[in-house]
Amino acid sequence: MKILSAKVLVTCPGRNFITLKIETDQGIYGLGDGTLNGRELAVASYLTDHVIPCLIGRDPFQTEDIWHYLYRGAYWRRGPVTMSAIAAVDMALWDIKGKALNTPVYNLLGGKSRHGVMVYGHANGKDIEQTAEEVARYTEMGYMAIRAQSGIPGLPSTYGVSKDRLFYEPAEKGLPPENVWSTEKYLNHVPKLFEKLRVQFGSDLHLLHDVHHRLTPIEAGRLGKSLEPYHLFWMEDPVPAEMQEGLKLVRQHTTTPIAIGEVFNTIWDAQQLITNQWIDYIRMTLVHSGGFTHLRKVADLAALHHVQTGCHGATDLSPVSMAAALHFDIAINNFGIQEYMRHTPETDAVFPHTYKFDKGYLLPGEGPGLGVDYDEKLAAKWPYERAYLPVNRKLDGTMFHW
Ligand code: GCO
Ligand code: MG
Repeated sequence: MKILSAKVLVTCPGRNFITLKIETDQGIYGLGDGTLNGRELAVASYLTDHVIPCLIGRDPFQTEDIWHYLYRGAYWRRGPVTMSAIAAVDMALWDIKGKALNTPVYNLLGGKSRHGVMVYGHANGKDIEQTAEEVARYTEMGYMAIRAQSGIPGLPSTYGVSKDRLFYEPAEKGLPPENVWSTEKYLNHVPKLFEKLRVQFGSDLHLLHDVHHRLTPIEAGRLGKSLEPYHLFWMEDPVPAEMQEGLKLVRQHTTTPIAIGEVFNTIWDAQQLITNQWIDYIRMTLVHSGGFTHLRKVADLAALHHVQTGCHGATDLSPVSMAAALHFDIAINNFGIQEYMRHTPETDAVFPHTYKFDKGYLLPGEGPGLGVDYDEKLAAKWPYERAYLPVNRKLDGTMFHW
């Protein structure tokens, strides 16, 4: 089998998605996600201008060789644009392999290790009461794990608190919106949220919280310690992790489990975190980390060091990514949990898929390949629209982490 052609598909059914479609000389095609929130067209150009010409005529079964050809061959290694482009190719090739062999991709990754993939949903509200109402709604839908974020008294807007109840979308059209931040107000508020949730929902529900890289290591230690009585499933991105040693300090001060890595691109971003056992969950995801071929290596390194996976699964990852994540999650032994933010009906219509939610689990479906398609005609109705993630400033105007 040979790669005959490939093209990048751009659509905006409510938010932007970059999809790579690779076609073969045997009529089989594969899909890969290359969406990088707020920087989508950089990946589209990387693929169209630099990657696709090198793919034509290659054997789509050679996923390992093609991965190294694109990674080493570029000379310029790593980075979110490069790694998302490589991921799009890798995902599409595994989709082709599955279709050619008439089997779901998970069977090529070791087969099913579990009957379903436990997912967590997003409950958020403007205050603690409203967040608790949302948690109740998620438990009624069957979720066993829920991430809870609440507005902070004294701050006009907060990360993670959506305008829509079901469909959280952080990117906004136009230029980047600005949020205001106070670490002290945040640290004083969050324990009250989780105290309330434990009283109301009991001990068994898995509760998660995303800090979104906003604390210093010692502040994160304080937060983790104050949340210990409420035994969170995890505290996510407590500090920015460009300096991996920072997590050592967090670790020394709290037993609250730590998840990190949604912005990482290669195994080198997490190597010290994993081998020193400074984290409990690695959140790297297929689309931003080079696809199955690379994330498998990360998961295997993590398995040796008691680290489980918890792949990023926000709405800015397309249904192709979600499907790919489910094949990966169901196959590997050290799976921990999968994030699941529901896409809008418009997005689901562009990407018809076989995965479905059932009693707190997502099931990837039994069909060949990834089990996702792309409606090109429908997608063409929604052209690209520039949108940005927000930026964040401290009360005195200092530019801060988002
Ligand atoms: C999460 C994330 C998202 C990201 C978004 C950026 O845990 O789901 O933090 O909300 O901010 O995916 O593109
Ligand atoms: Mg996050």
